[in-house]
Amino acid sequence: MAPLTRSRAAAGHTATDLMAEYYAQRASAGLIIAEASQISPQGQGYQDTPGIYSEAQIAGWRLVTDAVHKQGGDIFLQLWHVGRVSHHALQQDGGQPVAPSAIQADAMTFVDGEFVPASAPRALGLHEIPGIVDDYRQATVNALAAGFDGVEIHAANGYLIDQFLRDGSNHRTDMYGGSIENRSRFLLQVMEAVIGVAGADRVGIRLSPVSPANGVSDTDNWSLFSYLVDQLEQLHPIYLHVIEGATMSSRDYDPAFDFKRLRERYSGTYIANNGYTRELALQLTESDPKALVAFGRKFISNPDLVQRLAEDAPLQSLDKQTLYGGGAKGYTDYPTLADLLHPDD
Ligand code: 8OZ
Repeated sequence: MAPLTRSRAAAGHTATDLMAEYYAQRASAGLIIAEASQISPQGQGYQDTPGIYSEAQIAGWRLVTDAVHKQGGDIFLQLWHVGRVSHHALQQDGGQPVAPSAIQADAMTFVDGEFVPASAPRALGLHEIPGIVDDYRQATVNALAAGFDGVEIHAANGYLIDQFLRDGSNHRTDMYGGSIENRSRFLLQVMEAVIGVAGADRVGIRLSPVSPANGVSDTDNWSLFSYLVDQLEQLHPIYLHVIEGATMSSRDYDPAFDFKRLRERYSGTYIANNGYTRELALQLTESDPKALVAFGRKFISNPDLVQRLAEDAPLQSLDKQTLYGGGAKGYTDYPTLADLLHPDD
């Protein structure tokens, strides 16, 4: 199950019993990657997303990991810093969001129940960067304390790490900007810090090489991501999770980019994502013994997605009105096949 922002955390950005129920309903996924969770207050970009930097947040997530483990599932937490994809109303003291460079994102954030444009960011000072790397390390310690089986570093979809990677959003002239090696430095430092406390077999990473999500762009995404994958081959996280195409959109966004060639540069597990049908998933996993497929939106409306795919049963459609915020409606009330057969149980 792919990570899915649902904006249902409680006060203090804590996970709830309702979230535990939602994830436990989906434990047959095998591996759940729980929704993106900010590593610090600065890393938040949308209302009511959960965090993983306080004791109360660790306790809240413990409800979720216990419930999923009880149902026999494994669960990783996706670690998130949104960078410039934030709003001053979400920042401490109403300050500016931070970014590699002071370039405003062409992106929306979610504040007071509606999507609003991201605020103008300020460029991070060189001296601030080690502190953010350390926030990722501490968030990993916290996630393990909360009972997660591992963490996924969110390096996709135009958030802070992706902002460092791309030449459209990173105009720095220090050791974190300019060359591909320099733009990759922040991500690789985060990976080293996180692997240092969790071990490589409890750390995954998510990338979106061609996605324009949240306004990122790059003049040479093949050179950037082939370099990165070669570096990751050395660090060897437990998996490489790749959004193929445009996030939540077309798989063919950038047909010149060869995802198969990228995958072949990594000798470990590859998790493919984005718009997979049953047929596409079977094709991939039958041809690549180290490939998995992550389903996102299909898992929202089909808690028993694995059974439905196994039986080639019909899938339920998604109610887009209840994606972000709210309670049980559109969250824990999607029926399973068993619910439909025995509605009175
Ligand atoms: C949709 C809405 C808010 C956040 C991502 C974490 O794109 C997200 C996200 C998606 O990775």
